[in-house]
Amino acid sequence: NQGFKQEPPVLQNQYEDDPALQGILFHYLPHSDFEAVTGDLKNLGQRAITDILALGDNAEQHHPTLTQYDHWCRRIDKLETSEGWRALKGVAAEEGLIAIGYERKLRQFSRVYQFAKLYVAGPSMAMYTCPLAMTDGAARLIELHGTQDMKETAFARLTSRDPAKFWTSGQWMTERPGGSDVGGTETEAVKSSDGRGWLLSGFKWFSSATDSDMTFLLARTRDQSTGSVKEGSRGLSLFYAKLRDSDGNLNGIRVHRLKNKFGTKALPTAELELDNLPGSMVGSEHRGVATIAVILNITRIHSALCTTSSLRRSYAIAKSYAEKRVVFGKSLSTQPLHLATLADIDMTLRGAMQLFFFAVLLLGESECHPDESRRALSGTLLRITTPLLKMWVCHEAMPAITEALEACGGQGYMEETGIARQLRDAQVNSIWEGTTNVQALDLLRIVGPVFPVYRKKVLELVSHESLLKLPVSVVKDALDYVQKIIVAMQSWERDQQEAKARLLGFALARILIGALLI
Ligand code: MFK
Ligand code: FAD
Repeated sequence: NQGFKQEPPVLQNQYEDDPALQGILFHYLPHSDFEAVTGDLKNLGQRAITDILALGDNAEQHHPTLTQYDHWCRRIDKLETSEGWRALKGVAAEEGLIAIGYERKLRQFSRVYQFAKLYVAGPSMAMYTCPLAMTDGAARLIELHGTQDMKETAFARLTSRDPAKFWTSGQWMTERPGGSDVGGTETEAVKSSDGRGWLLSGFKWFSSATDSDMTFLLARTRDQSTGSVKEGSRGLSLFYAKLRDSDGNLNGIRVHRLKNKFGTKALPTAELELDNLPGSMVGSEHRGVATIAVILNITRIHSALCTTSSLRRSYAIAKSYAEKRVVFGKSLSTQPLHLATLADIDMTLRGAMQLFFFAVLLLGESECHPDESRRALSGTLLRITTPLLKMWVCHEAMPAITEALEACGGQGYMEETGIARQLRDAQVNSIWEGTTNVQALDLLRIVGPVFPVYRKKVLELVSHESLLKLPVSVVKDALDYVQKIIVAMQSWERDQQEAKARLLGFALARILIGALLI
């Protein structure tokens, strides 16, 4: 076995090696907060390439399994996940990956800190970030709409730093008739006569966090007196349920099968039959979709986080490879065309990071900025930024991950190099939590009233023209142009509006990214 052996790419500390991330945190966090969190981020940056990465690798190598019957033909539906996967739950708790967002020690900047940690560690966690995203959304939903009991039990666990207490949550919306359009939901909720609350029966077609402790789900109720149901999504209510009873047995749930997926292999995504699962209604009857939107608007930010951080990890690998690889007599990292290729990847990454952290800043401000009017303004801006973020990052940044894979040549295509996994996993982000088209249609819901606020903010962002001598008038021209389109669109037929919604969303996202980069 003589001959040339290529030095493999090496990952460095995932915080220290990321000046773009440090720059954004320096920009958004007050100096004392920046200083206060640096040590923790450095520590996590190291864990992301050592023990956490090892747990993620273990989870990637040992996929979940389902045993439906024991050898006495008793239905057991035993779901087994890897040691690495289970340990990642403890890591998430200890690192405060949810807790930080709710302890709010950094006030309105707590979300920036929390998401920076997820950004650093996420790509090493074999998609444990998926249950964490839903856990985050569930915590916020309980904070806003939960009962006192839910706050004392579930919320306390979802936001705990103690691995023994920490819970994760699922989110069951999708059924066989539809995931984008949940109006066909077949699951029914019936009020029990024996004091067990609501009993839920139906079929949930995708459940990703099947090993979670609790879930939120949509179901249809019947009018008590007439027995009739209200059709469509406005007949749906939201329910909270615990997956297991006090003995650890599934609570009226049968696991039909585990999904055979393109990526997210460590994640136990299953099809579930519900047969009298006990649950409690959250929010008002028939307001299920509007109430669960609290979760959606958080998990959509997490989806963009996942794609952005997967891109960052892929880029880090490709950059290291370029430094170690010699082609045509010189380092790949000095070949002009390759440098230009890497620069293109970096540009997409910088754009995605800017948009993502801007949304995260708005999230924190909307939740707990001390000034009420600022909370409201950030909430309004967030409402438009979230679909733009989800649709642009999860869709438009994907080719950059493919490019990073190609930048490592044939070895890029090999599992061990580490990019293939990122590419597979990131691919799902444009589908779950609402596809790109669903985000574009969501934009149509709000763009009319919110565009003036968006326009003002974007112009404000580029008002430091003199600092950089950049052609800010270009941003203003683009905004004026889009404004004309939006005004014109209001007189179009609905079909025409929908057909152009995606173009509108991508255009608005690009303008915002441009302004943020400036
Ligand atoms: C690493 C990251 C991991 C992330 C976790 C991944 C795990 C995977 C989990 C999943 O994929 S869970 C399933 C996610 N499913 C979706 O995202 C559903 C996609 N479909 C939509 O988003 C539809 O737009 C939706 C079902 C929400 C609504 O469709 P409809 O039936 O046409 O509802 P409608 O009548 O337009 O809206 C009902 C109410 O909700 C309205 O309020 P009002 O009744 O007060 O008028 C809407 O304004 C409100 N609403 C809808 N979307 C909203 C919203 N409010 C705030 N924010 C939104 N985004
Ligand atoms: P459809 O709604 O049939 O969409 C098909 C295509 O039609 C899409 O491209 C969509 O953009 C487009 N489309 C739909 N409506 C319109 C329209 N009006 N105009 C234009 N285009 C439109 N769901 C859960 O509830 N919980 C989970 O834990 C969960 N985990 C998942 C895990 C994985 C790995 C995956 C892949 C999915 C998961 N999902 C989960 C389901 C996911 O949320 C849905 O697949 C998604 O919302 C799309 O729904 P659908 O599959 O029914 O596709």
